[in-house]
Amino acid sequence: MTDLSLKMLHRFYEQLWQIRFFEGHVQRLAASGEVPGFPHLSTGQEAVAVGVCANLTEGDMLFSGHRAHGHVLAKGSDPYATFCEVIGRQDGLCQGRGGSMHLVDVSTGMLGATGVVAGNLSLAAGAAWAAQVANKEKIAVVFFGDGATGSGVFHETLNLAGLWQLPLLFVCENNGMAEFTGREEHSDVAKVSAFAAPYGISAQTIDGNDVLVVNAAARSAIQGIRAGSGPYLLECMTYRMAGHYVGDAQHYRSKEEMATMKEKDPIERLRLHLLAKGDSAEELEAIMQRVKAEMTAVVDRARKAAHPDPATVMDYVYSADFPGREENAKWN
Ligand SMILES: Cc1ncc(C[n+]2csc(CCOP(=O)(O)OP(=O)(O)O)c2C)c(N)n1
Repeated sequence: MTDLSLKMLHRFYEQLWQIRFFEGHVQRLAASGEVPGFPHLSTGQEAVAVGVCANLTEGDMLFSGHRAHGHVLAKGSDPYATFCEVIGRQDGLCQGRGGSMHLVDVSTGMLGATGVVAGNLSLAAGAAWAAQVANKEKIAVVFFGDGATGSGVFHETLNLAGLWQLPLLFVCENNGMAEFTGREEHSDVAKVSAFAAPYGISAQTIDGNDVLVVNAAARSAIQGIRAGSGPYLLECMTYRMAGHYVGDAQHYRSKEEMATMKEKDPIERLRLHLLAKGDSAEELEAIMQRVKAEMTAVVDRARKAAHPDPATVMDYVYSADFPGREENAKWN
């Protein structure tokens, strides 16, 4: 955990702020009606995306769900194209056709986000299986929430992943909530990691709000997967600082709970770590201000980007017109 260079730690700090500011703009613009659909923010959960994706190569394949912005940015997608997609512009990752819950960027290995809870798990297993059959070194990673573990496909996927020893990392972002329902109200299985053992899969539950802990655990799990030891389930205990979706009034949270939020904030935790390592508060403030200015510029530019031409509404519906077809062939 302590072997990371200062450069790497600063990179993490930048990436955490990048996601935080990106989603801050999504929240602001959603409130004024500029974001189609219901965006879901990962505010407070950013350390999972950053810590895991730091260990992936461009060839590795990523799958996400409805809370995907952080995963996409951490895997390396262009923030401008990602923001354009969220606000439905032609310059977006999917030419503005997908929106917040359907982000895809084949060029970075981000093979798909979905609004179907748990729907990404079996797709990730398929991608991992394809890599295994083709004897390729790459792995697949799937991010999902603790609510998804109540779905049958979660267990079906664990079963086949264990049986076939797929190169697949399951990353559960356990924020203790499924929409507005606490975990204890929908499951007696306290730890998601406990689901792995019956399927012969190694697993661990870690502090998902500490990017250094996530990075170290992901590194070790991914090294094992690449070395051929089969799938791994990493349960990251985290905290959703925002509502379930933008606009959620969060009546299910007490004032006391809201007051303790900052203690859990992964950005503040890394900031304290960097201060203890000798960084000055001014240096860290300067990094934050730079990322903030960069993201403001990205969003200003995205808001001026063109909407897709209505005459092209049928484009990309059939595979012959799929814009990433050649790129996509790389993954087969
Ligand atoms: C198959 C399916 N069932 C129900 C829903 C409605 N839904 C959207 S988010 C959500 C809760 C998901 O909780 P979790 O998996 O823990 O993810 P989190 O929102 O906490 O990130 C539900 C039930 C859905 N989108 N898809």
